[in-house]
Amino acid sequence: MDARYKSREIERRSLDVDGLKRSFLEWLVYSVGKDARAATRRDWFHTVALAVRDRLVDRWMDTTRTYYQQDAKRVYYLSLEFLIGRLLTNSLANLGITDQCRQALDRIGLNLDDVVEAEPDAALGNGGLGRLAACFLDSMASEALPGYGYGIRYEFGLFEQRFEHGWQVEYPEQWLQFGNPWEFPRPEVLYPVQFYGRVEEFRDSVGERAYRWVDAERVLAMAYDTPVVGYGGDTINTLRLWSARATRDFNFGHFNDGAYMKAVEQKVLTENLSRVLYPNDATEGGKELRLKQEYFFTSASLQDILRRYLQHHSNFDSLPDKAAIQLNDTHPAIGIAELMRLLVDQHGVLWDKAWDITRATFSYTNHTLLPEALEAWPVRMMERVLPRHMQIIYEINAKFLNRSKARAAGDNARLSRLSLIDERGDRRVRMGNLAFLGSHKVNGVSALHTELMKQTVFADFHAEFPERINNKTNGITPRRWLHQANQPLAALITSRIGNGWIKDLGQIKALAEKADDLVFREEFRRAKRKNKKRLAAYIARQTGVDVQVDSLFDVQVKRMHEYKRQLLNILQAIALYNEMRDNPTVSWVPVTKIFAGKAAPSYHMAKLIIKLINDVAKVVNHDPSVHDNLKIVLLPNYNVTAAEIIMPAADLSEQISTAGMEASGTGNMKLALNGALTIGTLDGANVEIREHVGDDNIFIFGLTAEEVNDLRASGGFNPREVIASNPSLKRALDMISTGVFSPDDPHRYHPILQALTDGGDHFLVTADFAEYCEAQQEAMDLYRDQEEWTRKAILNTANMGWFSSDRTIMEYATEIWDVHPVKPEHPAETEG
Ligand code: F58
Repeated sequence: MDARYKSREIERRSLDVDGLKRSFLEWLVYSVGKDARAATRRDWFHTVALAVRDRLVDRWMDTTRTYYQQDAKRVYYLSLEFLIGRLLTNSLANLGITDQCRQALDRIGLNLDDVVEAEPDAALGNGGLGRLAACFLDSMASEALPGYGYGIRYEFGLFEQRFEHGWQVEYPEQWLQFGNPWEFPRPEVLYPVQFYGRVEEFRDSVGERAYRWVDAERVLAMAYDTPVVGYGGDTINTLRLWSARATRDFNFGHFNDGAYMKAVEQKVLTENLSRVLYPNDATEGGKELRLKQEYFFTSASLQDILRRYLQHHSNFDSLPDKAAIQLNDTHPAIGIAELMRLLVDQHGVLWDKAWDITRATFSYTNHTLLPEALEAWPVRMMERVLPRHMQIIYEINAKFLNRSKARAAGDNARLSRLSLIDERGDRRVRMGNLAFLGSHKVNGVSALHTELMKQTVFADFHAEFPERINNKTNGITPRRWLHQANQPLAALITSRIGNGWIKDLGQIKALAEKADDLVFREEFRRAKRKNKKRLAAYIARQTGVDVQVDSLFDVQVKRMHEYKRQLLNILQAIALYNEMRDNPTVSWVPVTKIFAGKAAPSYHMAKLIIKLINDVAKVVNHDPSVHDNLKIVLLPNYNVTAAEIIMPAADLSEQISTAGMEASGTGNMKLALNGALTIGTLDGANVEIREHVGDDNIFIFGLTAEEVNDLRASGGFNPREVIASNPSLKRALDMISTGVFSPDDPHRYHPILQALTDGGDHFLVTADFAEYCEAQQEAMDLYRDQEEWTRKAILNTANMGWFSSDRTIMEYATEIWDVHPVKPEHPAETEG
């Protein structure tokens, strides 16, 4: 090989400062095409990302090759969402070259932090479900598990949120506008995916009845691969996202008769399939494009999985030994019918055998019990869009109900609940039931949620298959959520216990014994203060509000939803505001209430609550009579990058959902790991957080899930009575209803007040209000004692080790997937 090329090749791998610097300068000129004097911050971001990418390609290929050569069992994580955020800091940290990169940029006169700021957020998800998928990718790679993520390469991620006159307004989010340096387009990895058409029956070669799907429309799924760097950079896995491409047929349209322009238009329409992420918080089961997205990425992924399997195998008998497919919620559940179709129709496998293989291969994670969020596609739509799948679903259902009938002994109500088809009203396919039936394991995401699954949505299925439901309490990656996001605390921890915790978060337990060490406490506080200063500056930039760094940072960041009860929080803020005004001579603990979160664009109540928070903030923040002791801010456009600034700076973590409604929560884990104390209900993973951090180090209040259930069942709750008997609640509501916060439109909040009174207060805001205020008071009192507060904060951090997504993913690996770590084999690095 030409010596020049060879040296360049070695350069591409070099991890020292000089090598990095030379790479940057070369990439800037030869790939970004800019002169150092003309380069913008974005040019430098692309330059650095491309140079960093060079440094992981070898090990990426080594990883893939090792899996292939060992024919290792792989796990395929199918998810309609991957809420990844930025990748530069993450790649640098996981490769262990952050310092070298900083120095190399320094020598060019650049600051790494500025370069990092030019990266857009990959916001291919709505909230917890999508972020969980991203944490799992990090953990699979860090645990050396052969894991692939499969999803959609949306051109537009989750909308950008702005506030206009306090109202949420949505703008398109264009993360790909300037190109994505992390992805590798694979124009040769292309699969056909069909829609519509009809099913034809015929006799196969041995005279058996068989079916083929004909006259269908075709779309192509094209792969884009993104390397997923594990901690230490040894294992580098793949996230494969599909993008819709029109088939080439349109090219052969007739130039002369006007069909050509029509054909081009058709191409654009076809490719709309992967254009945009649905921002729904609760799926409306009627959006055809959504169903098509689900089938599109699921079908392409399954075709890819089977292709990979067939490289080593000539029949499908051992598919379950070589592939585990995890369904992240029901969004890819159509994959169960699709695998049946591929096996039976395309590969001639007999039905019963295909069904055994399918069930042994799939497993399903449920993320919600909310009935409105359980997917159910109209049968008529499914028949039209996926006619063969509808047939297959009928067949699965018939066989299952036949078997159950024998045991149900005439209990028709039970049979109709077990059915894959909801026959009430317009007939619908229950995707949760399909996912359950087609999987060998079904899991919930916290202990409480899993128990409730057994008692509620899947009670009948649980009776039928008592071994199938299991729990996998969620986790978060300590790399992004502590090591990268909270550098002051990470450095402090490492200085005391070494850096083993980054890979094995259980080790953080060793901090517990430092909770009584005054010097350590002081340093812990100093780290927190640094983070709070950074957040204060961010708040000032984003909202123009100045907040006191030494005030109690009380944080509620998550999607806006009635069950998450941001309303409860803002009502308590109004009550506190009143108390402060009534008692101006008392020395109040200064409090900063920090909110952030997006509402689904069509969720009017959630949007009205956003407006209320902004309206209350405006009044409170400008009222001199509270002497800056209370500030309220609602940060716009909450996303992963904002979360990385907010989590490390919080003192108090608001986890106040109506008990029984939050499946798990993961923000609760990020905040506690970063040393915030939780104020929360016994809901989702809060229950387990309490068990780990200890009852003395968390503020628990409110009705339990069981009490909520009983209360609703008995109908014995009258919100008007509760309001009448609580003067501070009554006053807060009266202020809202008389237009104190909305003088321009005094009736603006009528729907909220209505929901709390005549509406029966479904989310039990009024029922939990008094106890919530007491818990808040307790938190404020404790905050006065900074030593005691810090002690508890340290114990929170120290006891959160179990909530690492590494622990979660290893539980999936051993208890559901039977997938084992595989160490990549690296050929000698110097080989030419
Ligand atoms: C969330 N679900 C749960 N769904 O609400 C949360 O408790 C849990 O911690 C998290 O999953 C991870 O298990 C969630 O984020 C969605 O965003 C769906 C998007 C598609 C439409 C329906 C909601």
